[in-house]
Amino acid sequence: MEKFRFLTSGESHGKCLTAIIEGLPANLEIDVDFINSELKKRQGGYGRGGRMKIESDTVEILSGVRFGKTIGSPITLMIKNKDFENWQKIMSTNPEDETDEKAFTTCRPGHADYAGSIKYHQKDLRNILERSSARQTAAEVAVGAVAKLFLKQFGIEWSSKILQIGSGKTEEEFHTEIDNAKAEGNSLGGKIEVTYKNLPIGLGSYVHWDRRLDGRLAQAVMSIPAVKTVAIGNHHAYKMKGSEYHDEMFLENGKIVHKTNNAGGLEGGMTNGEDLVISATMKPIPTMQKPLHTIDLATMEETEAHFERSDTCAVEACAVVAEARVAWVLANEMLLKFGGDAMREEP
Ligand code: EPS
Repeated sequence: MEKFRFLTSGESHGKCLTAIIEGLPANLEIDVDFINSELKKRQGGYGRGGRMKIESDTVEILSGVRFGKTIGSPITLMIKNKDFENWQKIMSTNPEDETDEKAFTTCRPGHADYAGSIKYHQKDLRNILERSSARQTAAEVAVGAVAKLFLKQFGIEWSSKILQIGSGKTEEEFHTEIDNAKAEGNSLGGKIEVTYKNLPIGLGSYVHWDRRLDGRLAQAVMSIPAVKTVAIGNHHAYKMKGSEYHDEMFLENGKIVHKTNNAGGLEGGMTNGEDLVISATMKPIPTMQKPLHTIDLATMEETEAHFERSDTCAVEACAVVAEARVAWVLANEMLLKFGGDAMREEP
């Protein structure tokens, strides 16, 4: 059951990334500067690679908005890939331009290359890399920014933070860990946390497994490239006693409050009025300057994996992407519970 729906398209070195969003009410103000500031955040963070020096991601709105407000029709967002200038022939859609420049057959362990080549019957792993690249998260962050503009109208707020990078737990340690990894041609993962505040009680439902908000959020965050675990609330729940874990209820000035929030704002698959807290761990990026042992799928010989310009660590970007994904899940839930055709419905 989806009201806020969208598709994205685009290859990492293709002309552009696009997204078509459907289901937002009319008369929502669309602040383009806000969308661009979210895109800028995604590009930032310590440990990002050379591509981020080429791109300065900005959105162009191609449909669904007139004079700064949605009009109820599908919204098309477009982000140009500046790097396309350097890839026009290699990424051409024209059969006459066919080339093996930038083709590769040595699959990177941990990436989509191997399984993707078998699934889609592709000899040139470039055809797998281009769409499996985390570049597509730029379009997702733009969609998330539009969802955030919608959520903002209801006083909903959000934030995210980095909990760990490698074995570092403070900003200074993050930088040292990343510098060390870079110096040895290595890569690093980490752990992030996203919080959403002021959510109404009762988003999601316990009545069917696929309406549980915990499950919907888990899928949205788990499918961020390189994310391997997702937790809601206190992730030490498995080793706590019921008396320690469950959030006891009290009355404060006649208002029901939980004094703890181990449940992370969700009970029975529904928001319970407390802050929604989701954490995720990201594995180290699989594109490695010091290549890993692998197979050349063309010769079937053991060799070293392909290296292509990459990031040493993208955990900060992951936090921005996770905020975006949670935003679009929550926007959908808000529309399911309260949605209409326009921001203010008249009888
Ligand atoms: C990314 C763009 C990519 C990579 C990175 C994320 O650009 P390029 O391949 O041209 O350097 O920097 O993607 C990966 C490393 C990956 O394995 O998916 C971006 O815009 O976030």
